[in-house]
Amino acid sequence: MDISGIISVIMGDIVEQDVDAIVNAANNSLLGGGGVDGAIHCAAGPQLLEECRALGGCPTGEARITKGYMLPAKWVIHTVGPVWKGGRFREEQLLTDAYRNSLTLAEKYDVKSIAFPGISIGAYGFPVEIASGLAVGTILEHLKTGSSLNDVRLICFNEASYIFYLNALEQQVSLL
Ligand code: AR6
Repeated sequence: MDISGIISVIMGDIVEQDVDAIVNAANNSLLGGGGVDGAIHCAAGPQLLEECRALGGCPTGEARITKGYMLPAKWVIHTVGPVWKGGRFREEQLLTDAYRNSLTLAEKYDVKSIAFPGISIGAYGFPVEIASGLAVGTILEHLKTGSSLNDVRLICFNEASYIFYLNALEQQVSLL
């Protein structure tokens, strides 16, 4: 299978994606917040928060799964990206872990299609020019290892971030 055809960059709202799983850029409490986290909780309904409460939080770089409730997606994979503190606090490693652990968890639940937001590039302040390259690189690495995913979407909420993720994808696909 041609890996480059599996991954796409789309401008849109992640809660509207008709995929098996969407990924939430959550915080360590998993009890909701603003940004994409707030949008996902709002669209999924209050049962999502109830299930999240029982999970007891999530360390940075790890991932947890819940049902999608009122979302089109069957599953929500909650991951916690790092807060950007200048780049000397393992931020790049932790962001890579967040993508990798989300993908691994997705495979475990037989997910074939998945949509990611730009983890950490909003409230957590991770520079999008670095985050976009890491996101694309980590997804491509995962797909190379014999994944059963056939549709991996990077959902961008504005044009500025869309251009960064698209450029990162084009650049890295040309090197495959
Ligand atoms: N669909 C797709 N992308 C979105 C949507 C949406 N509906 N809404 C926002 N984005 P952020 P972070 C984009 O701040 O940086 C929360 O309060 C947004 O434009 O949501 O990982 C959590 O609880 C940006 O490009 O996530 C944490 O406390 C990207 O999603 C904290 O924010 C990520 O922005 C996590 O911060």
